[in-house]
Amino acid sequence: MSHYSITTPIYYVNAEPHIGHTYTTIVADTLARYHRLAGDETFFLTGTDEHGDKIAEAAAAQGIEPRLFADRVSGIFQSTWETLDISFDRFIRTTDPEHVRAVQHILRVVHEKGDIDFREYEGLYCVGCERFLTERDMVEGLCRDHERAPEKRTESNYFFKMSRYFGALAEQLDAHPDWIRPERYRNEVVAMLREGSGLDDLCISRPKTRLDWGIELPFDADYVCYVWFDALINYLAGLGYPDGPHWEERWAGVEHLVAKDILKPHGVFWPCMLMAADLPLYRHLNVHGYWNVDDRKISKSLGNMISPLAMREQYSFDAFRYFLLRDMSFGLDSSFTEEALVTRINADLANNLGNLVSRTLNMTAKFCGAAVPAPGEPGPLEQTVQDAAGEAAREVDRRVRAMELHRALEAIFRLVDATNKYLDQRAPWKAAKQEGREAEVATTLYTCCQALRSIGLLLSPFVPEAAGAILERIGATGLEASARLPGDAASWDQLAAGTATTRGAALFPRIESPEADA
Ligand code: ME8
Repeated sequence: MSHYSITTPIYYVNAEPHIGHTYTTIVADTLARYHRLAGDETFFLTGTDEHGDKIAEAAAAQGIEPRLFADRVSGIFQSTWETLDISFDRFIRTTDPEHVRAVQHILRVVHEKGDIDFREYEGLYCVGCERFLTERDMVEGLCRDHERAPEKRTESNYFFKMSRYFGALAEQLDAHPDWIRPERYRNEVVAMLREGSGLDDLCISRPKTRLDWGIELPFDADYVCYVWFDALINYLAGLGYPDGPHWEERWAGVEHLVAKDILKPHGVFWPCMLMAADLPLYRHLNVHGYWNVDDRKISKSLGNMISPLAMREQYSFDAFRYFLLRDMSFGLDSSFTEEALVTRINADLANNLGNLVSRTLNMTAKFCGAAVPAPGEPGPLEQTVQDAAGEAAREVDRRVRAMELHRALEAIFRLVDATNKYLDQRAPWKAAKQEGREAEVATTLYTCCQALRSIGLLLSPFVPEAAGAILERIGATGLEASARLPGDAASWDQLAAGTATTRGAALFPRIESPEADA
């Protein structure tokens, strides 16, 4: 049995879940659901990143302890994903004792190996920010945020000798061109290594005098581990490292999923850390672009965060899911507008898919006594629908594995189109009025029910609730729990004649007056 593990970034607890986190989490959920259906031993990991000064500051601003603050926001992430039926297997928090243990374990291993050393350095420190500034933090010699001159300070810290591994990393990128995908992001990492891009050894500690909200270094109790060296290790800890029963198999099949904002830590720091700890590298790093809202970057101050729970309330979560998965070409940026969302729901879900479902089931009720009819011999037209289902199943499999979920959905909708076209050609509503054409009507509606079976199965990782409803209406309730993809979505003659069908309400009601126009 092959193992498939999928991870999302662990989200910072200084913001509540918005469209960006939701997109990554939905992509991971779709992949996890697909791989479960493909028979892989699947593990889906998500969680929250809770240490560091950003969180300590956010907690201080609310006058509460960082731990309490983290508990609250982490709880919001977890309960949001639960409400949205996200099928994660483990929700990891960087404050979990297992995570702390895993981080300390790796720190020990890498320290003993001689890849961590203690250095004094001098830098420009901003008292307002309580940290050392980089070139980018300054405008004309002043701190960008505090508009005051930073002071020269020296501090001693621990450094991970990351640059030792840059050569091996460059070789890995050369030898496995799709290890970081899509290719544009692999090229970015190659360029970072080639040009240096500020890449050097990595400072991995903070003195407790300056920050104590973190994991204590196992070899120096005056220091805590600093953010990335802590956060990245969640991917191992969440799978059970270092002594859980399955972590090695799970790790061997691990796929990371992130947006381009954190390409450097995942494309450079993390593989170097893994090499230093003598651990195998991840299978792929999958990188997507940004959702912008009304053409602007998402930010708290603009108030354009788009809450997934509000979207669910207004449009159904499946409709929102479908839009996000269908409208973003994986790897590129995309713009969210409520108008585009409504157009997509109406065109694809209400009209195209919704009509196929309601026409098929209404006519099955009317002409075939609300039961799957017994079909006659299929003709060439029936064969085109069956071929389209086989084609869709194969293409969905290929596209999902290549991280092209929008293309996978296009392939499913080609099958929806082909079935709608077939139904129009056969026009059973006319045939049913003519003597002697009962068998043809039965074959037509059987073919449509059979196509809906394929469509329901193929859609189930993408829009699980709606797909479940489609299967239920053709009398195949719960089929998605036991089916195997892609094969079962291509197999024909699977519906037993006589099985009761139901009409049900509109799967995706048409949206008449979008909020955006209000
Ligand atoms: O970076 N478009 O956490 P974070 C698409 N804790 N995706 C977006 C997005 C947008 N506009 N905004 C956020 C961190 N995301 C670290 C990660 S991992 C070891 C530590 C998603 O809360 C996207 O997945 O800032 C992005 O990479 C992530 O949220 C950043 O989440």
